[in-house]
Amino acid sequence: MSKIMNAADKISAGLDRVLTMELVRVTERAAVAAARLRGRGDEKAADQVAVDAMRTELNRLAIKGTVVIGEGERDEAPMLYIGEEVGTGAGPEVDIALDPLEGTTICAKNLPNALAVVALAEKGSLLNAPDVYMDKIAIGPGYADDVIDIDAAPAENIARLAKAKGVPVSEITACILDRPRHAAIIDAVRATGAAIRLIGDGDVAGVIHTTDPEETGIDIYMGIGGAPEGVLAAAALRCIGGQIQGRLILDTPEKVERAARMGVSDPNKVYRADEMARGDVLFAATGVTDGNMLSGVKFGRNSITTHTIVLRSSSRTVREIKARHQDLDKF
Ligand code: VTB
Ligand code: MG
Ligand code: MG
Repeated sequence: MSKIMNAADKISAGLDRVLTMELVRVTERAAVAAARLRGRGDEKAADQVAVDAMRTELNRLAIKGTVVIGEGERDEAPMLYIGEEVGTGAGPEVDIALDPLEGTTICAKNLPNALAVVALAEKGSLLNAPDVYMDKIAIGPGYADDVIDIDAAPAENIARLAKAKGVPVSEITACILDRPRHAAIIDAVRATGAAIRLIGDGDVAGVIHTTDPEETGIDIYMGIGGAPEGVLAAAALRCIGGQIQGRLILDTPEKVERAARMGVSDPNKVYRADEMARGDVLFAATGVTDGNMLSGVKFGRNSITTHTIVLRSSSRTVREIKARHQDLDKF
């Protein structure tokens, strides 16, 4: 009997686990909406339908949610803006980080790895990152804490990872956003003999891909992307395992001040996964376009198929849900 009680106690810790499954519908619906506009060359339209769909589904959840990582400030983002309250209001107070269409350009071009993403955490436990850039480095699970260091040279990080993995440097692949700002990192990594996967967008996926190199071919993520995307990626790593280090790029007094207003007192702080997403965290991502880990939405004659990864930090469960939706009126 006492064993049963203990098990029940363990299950009730943190967020209600029922919310894990509820989150799947949220990203599924946003992904299907965006997928209808894949390859149409219209980023804005694809983003807008994903935002609308995600908001509709979030508002059905029995939570008193606040968007802390969202589409922007209220005046520039009419929906899912930072501070917006979502959910029915009848439920736990939670913080939400979301990106209804991570990789709008990828979706518009129908290239790999566009995702609909959401993370949910206990109130006050997500870093309220301003919409600035963040320098990031991430690797998958199973490595000691000192293998990567955001302040070390790229070549050194690659060398240390190769050594820790027990492979030659030439068998390491780094994922880097294809941007002019990364010219020096790209040169430095190539000089080591390591391979680079250059991506056009989508560094949430890029970071998550480091957690399963056998499947994705990616060992390490490096470079500068969005800070909101950093918090989302950190939420995923809290659940799957793996390491991320991120530093906000606050290169103007205005950005330093904006970050300070959001609670960032040290502009140079290096954030680890559990400093960006603390406590119990839930995370879901549905593939919009086909990707290295998730398949994109498939429209059939009488059904729509989605592929979602859904994660829970307190149990570290990683679920993949392939869903066939037959009640098409809902979409
Ligand atoms: C990255 C990328 C995102 O923003 O975070 C990027 O992963 C950073 O900004 O998919 P720049 O495009 O200015 O480099 C996105 O492209 C869009 O959210
Ligand atoms: Mg977005
Ligand atoms: Mg994004």
